[in-house]
Formats: sequence, structure tokens, C-alpha cells
Amino acid sequence: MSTPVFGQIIIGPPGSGKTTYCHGMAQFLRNLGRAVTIINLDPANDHVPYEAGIDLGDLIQLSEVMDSYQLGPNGGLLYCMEFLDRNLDWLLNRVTKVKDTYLLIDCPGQVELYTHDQSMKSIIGRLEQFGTRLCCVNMVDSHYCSDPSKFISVCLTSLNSMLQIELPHVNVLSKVDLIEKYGRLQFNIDFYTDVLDLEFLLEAMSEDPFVKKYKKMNEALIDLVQNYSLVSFIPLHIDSADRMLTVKNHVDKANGYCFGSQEERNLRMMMSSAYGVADFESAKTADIREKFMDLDLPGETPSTFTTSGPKRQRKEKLGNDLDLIDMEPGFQI
Ligand SMILES: Nc1nc2c(ncn2[C@@H]2O[C@H](COP(=O)(O)OP(=O)(O)O)[C@@H](O)[C@H]2O)c(=O)[nH]1
Ligand SMILES: [Mg+2]
Repeated sequence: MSTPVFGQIIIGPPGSGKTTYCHGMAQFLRNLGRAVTIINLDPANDHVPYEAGIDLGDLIQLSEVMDSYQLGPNGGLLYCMEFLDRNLDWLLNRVTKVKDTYLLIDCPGQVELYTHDQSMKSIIGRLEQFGTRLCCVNMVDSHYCSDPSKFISVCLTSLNSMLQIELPHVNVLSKVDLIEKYGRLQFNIDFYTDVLDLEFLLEAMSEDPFVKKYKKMNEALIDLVQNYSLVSFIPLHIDSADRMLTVKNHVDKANGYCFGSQEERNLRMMMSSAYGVADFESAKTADIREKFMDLDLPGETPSTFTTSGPKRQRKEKLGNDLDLIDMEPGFQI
């Protein structure tokens, strides 16, 4: 293809919000005047809220694969992706027909497809050779923040996918409107989005007798994630236009869309995409803290915060070196 086709490939575990994101992002971009085609590559997506411009179901049906080869849903899905890889011209022909649009590719949720299986890597590689400029959007459900072990685990799988897929990558913490549904977070939201001081999670984990014996392993895993220094998350709530705009700006910068030539752009638009993401640190997540996170209530006794459950202490933990300093900030004369 002579002109590049820009787009996003949306991955993440089942239920993390990929299909909802495709639907929401398509509407958001269309409102901004961008022509969008959604590609449904998830054979397990029976009912989708959007109209798919290209649907893998037209090439192969998961139910037929499972019946014909006596496979379960996982095996059937891997077969479908390998089948697509071997018949990729089917997809490339259809992408050529919609070449003047922006692509949103809704993918299956099986994590192995992005961590070690070769079919998805091969499909993406050939799409890139064909002239697409994709950004991988990795959706991670924000309820993982409420459990330190789960959070380390998603950081690892996110890192693994980034290294395996080899695309510009944006990790999204989805459903932040539900972030404290499973309990009050031990650290501030920025601790989870910035992924800078994960060793504070070890302290939180040491209370759990089951994971206590794996302390050294967890230390090593945390070191690994932090040494690569690649993983960070952008929080998203699908009904928030501001949050959608932030994700869009990151993605446009990552895949180069904001510097492309397809859309009428003036300098101001370009600057807003390129620099709009560099807000003050605290302002980046202020809306989430205010709307969806439990703030300390006046009159509550400190004991409320030290009883059962993973709760932030009264003096809110930030998850950085300031937590080690046991004094209130202030001026000294
Ligand atoms: N509260 C809330 N629910 C969401 C959000 N995004 C997705 N969901 C819900 O999460 C569930 C799984 O979403 P879906 O898009 O099907 O996930 P997929 O399996 O990754 O494609 C659905 O019930 C969605 O309505 C969000 O931002 N906030
Ligand atoms: Mg889906």
C-alpha cells in the first residue's frame, strides 16, 4: 500500500473491556471526524455492540472448528488464529478496500496469544509489512490493583506482550470507575499507573501467609519489571470523554498518526496530541481520585483504617520514597 493505514490493535485478558473500548473509541473518533473501520478478530465475540467492517466470522467459525476437530474453546481459538495466519490474504484484501479509514482491531482474550504463541505475532508483523501503522492497546482491568500479587502478575504479562508483539504499546487500566469496588487501594492511583516503586508492594504482600514464602521470587519479578522500565498504565473509564481523549493522544503519538498527512491538521492539533499528554503529574489522575476513590471521611478514627482488608492508612501512602520519611512536610525556620 502506498499510504500507510493507521490504527490500533486492542489486546488484553477476557472481560478487560476490549470490545467495549472498540465501540466507544470508534464513536469518539467518528465524532472528531475520523473515518473508522472496526475489525473483529475475536472468533468468540458472538454479539458485538458495533458494526464490524471486517469480521473473522466470515472466514472461520469457532463453533465449527470445535465440532470438527473436537477441540475446546481455547484450542479452537488457537486453531482459528493459525488459520487466519495461513490465510492472511483474506484479511489484507479487505484492509485494502477500507484503506482510507482508521482501523480498530478487536482481538481475542487468550493471553498466550500475546505472550508466546507465534500466530498473532506473525499476523501483526505481516500487517505492518503491508503498510499499516498500528499501536497495540493492552487493556488491563483495574480490579487487579486491589491485590498486590495480581498487580505484579499483570505488570509481567504486559511486559511480556510488549516484548513479544514489538509494536508501539499503550497499556490501559480499564474500568477505573470500579477501581475500589473490591476494596480500598493501599496506594494512590499514580502508584499503579506509573509502576515506579513496586517494592512497596512486597511490604503489602508480606501480610498474606500464602505468598510470604515466595518473597524472593516476587522481589526478582519486581526487579525484572522495573529494570525494563517499560510498563506504565493510562487509566480509562469508557464513559469519560477526557479519559478517552488522553488515551487517543497517547496512541496517536505512539503510532505516528498525529504526524501523518491523512487528516487536516494545524499546528495546534499537533501540539495538543504531542504535548497534551505531558500534564502535571498530579493532574493526570486527579479526576479519578476525586470521583472513584474513597477519600478519608472527617470524624473517622484511625482504627477504621487498620482493621481487616487492604486499606490505605489514614496518612495516605503515595508509594514512593516520601513514604519512608516519618514527618509531615513543612517549613522550618
Ligand atoms: N463500569 C465499567 N464497565 C466496563 C467498562 N468497560 C467495559 N466494561 C464492562 O466490562 C464487561 C466486559 O467488557 P468487554 O468489552 O466485553 O470485554 P472483552 O472480553 O475484553 O471484550 C462488559 O460488561 C462491559 O460493559 C468501563 O469503563 N466501566
Ligand atoms: Mg470482546
